Amino acid sequence: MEQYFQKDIETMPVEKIKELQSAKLVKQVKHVYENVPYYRELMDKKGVRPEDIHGIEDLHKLPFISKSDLRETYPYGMLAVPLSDCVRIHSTSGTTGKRVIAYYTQHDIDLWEDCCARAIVAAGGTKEDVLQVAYGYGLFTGGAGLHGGSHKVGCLTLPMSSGNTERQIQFMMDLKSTIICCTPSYAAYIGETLKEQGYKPEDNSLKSGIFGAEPWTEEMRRDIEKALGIKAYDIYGLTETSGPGVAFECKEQKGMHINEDHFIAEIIDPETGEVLPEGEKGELVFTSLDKEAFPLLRYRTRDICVLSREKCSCGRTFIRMAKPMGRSDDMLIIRGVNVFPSQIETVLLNEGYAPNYRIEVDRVNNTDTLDVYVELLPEQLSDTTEGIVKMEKALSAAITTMLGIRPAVHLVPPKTIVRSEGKAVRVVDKRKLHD
Ligand code: DLL
Repeated sequence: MEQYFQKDIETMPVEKIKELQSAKLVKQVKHVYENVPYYRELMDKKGVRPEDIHGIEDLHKLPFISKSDLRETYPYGMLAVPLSDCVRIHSTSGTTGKRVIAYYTQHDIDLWEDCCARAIVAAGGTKEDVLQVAYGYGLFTGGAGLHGGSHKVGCLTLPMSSGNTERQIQFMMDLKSTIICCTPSYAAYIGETLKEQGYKPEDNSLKSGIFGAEPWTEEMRRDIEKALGIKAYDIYGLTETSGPGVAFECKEQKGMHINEDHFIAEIIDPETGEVLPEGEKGELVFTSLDKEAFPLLRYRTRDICVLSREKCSCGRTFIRMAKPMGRSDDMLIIRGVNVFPSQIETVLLNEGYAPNYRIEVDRVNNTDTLDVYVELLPEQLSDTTEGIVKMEKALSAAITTMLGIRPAVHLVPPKTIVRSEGKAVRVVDKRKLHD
């Protein structure tokens, strides 16, 4: 029978969810208007006042917030409660600029951990489980979020953090971990290392994994499930909305249920900002309904995906989001063609390669170039040079069919592409260096 962490909420009729969202939105807008001068100014500029917001039907009247607003207000400008009411901060990795800092009151932490607990229970977690947290601990939200959720469920929690793969495996085997949480790229690496150490997938006690924090394809899911002998669940979130657990997958594995009692999700056209109807692809925007310290209204995530209200056999009524294809700013425009790294990953795995690859984009004589470096599997190594060239051509043709542009494919020896213990960095865009 399906288990839930908070059944009444997770299976609430859709009409009731919307009523709840409306009531919370009215309160939240007032809270933000009164306590965050920066957002008050944005609302004033747009000519909208808290009393104009009567429910979710008025959400579209509110201004958007984007990462640049968070950078502008760094470090304290978005705080909506006295700093002395906050008990924690987390932060983004800051690879694309200044770090974004998120603040939490104890209440915020509590609700965030509930969201992660829902995800763990949806992945089959109970108090009988041994849950290995192999997301990074520290400023990153992955470790802390799943750790807190695991405690709420009552699992025996292994706070491993990421890295030190040998030790991860030793603890996994000795303590018989049943659930593992980490990035999908790290899960693939752990699977690879287990195999190298002579373990078969059935030798471990794992039953499921909760993987997220980076885009990953269905093909990658199948690979990880096979390598570890588990069911692999997706989990989504971002620092700006607390962290992991904004949305999570159930056993259906068909999109992630968004915790709609805490967040309103919208899909907008990233160019015009227009709200798109359910089922259309666009940029995901979140409004957090319960957060006290850092309550973002209409936050533009830049993640591109699709929402679906289709009924789910797990009984959860929360709307589902499809796997995000990546952020709009991860999208590469190569010779005028839009390319998401995940499309290349799909082809590689379908063609029988491992998810160890690097994409390099450059500009030579005013023309964009695309080079894809892919590791050979050990069993492919004995092939002749001729054979390798043939394989490179075949892979290049398959990628061309997917993308519409031809890459140069380079098959490289096993273990020459750096493995990831956190979020994988797969793309090097050298054009930026010339600009
Ligand atoms: O990655 C929070 C997280 C931790 C989520 C652990 C899941 C598990 P940030 O570092 O702020 O927070 O990065 C957020 O990562 O906007 C997406 O682009 C991407 N992302 C997160 N989860 C997924 C996912 C954490 N399941 C950014 N699929 C988001 C695809 C994801 N992309």
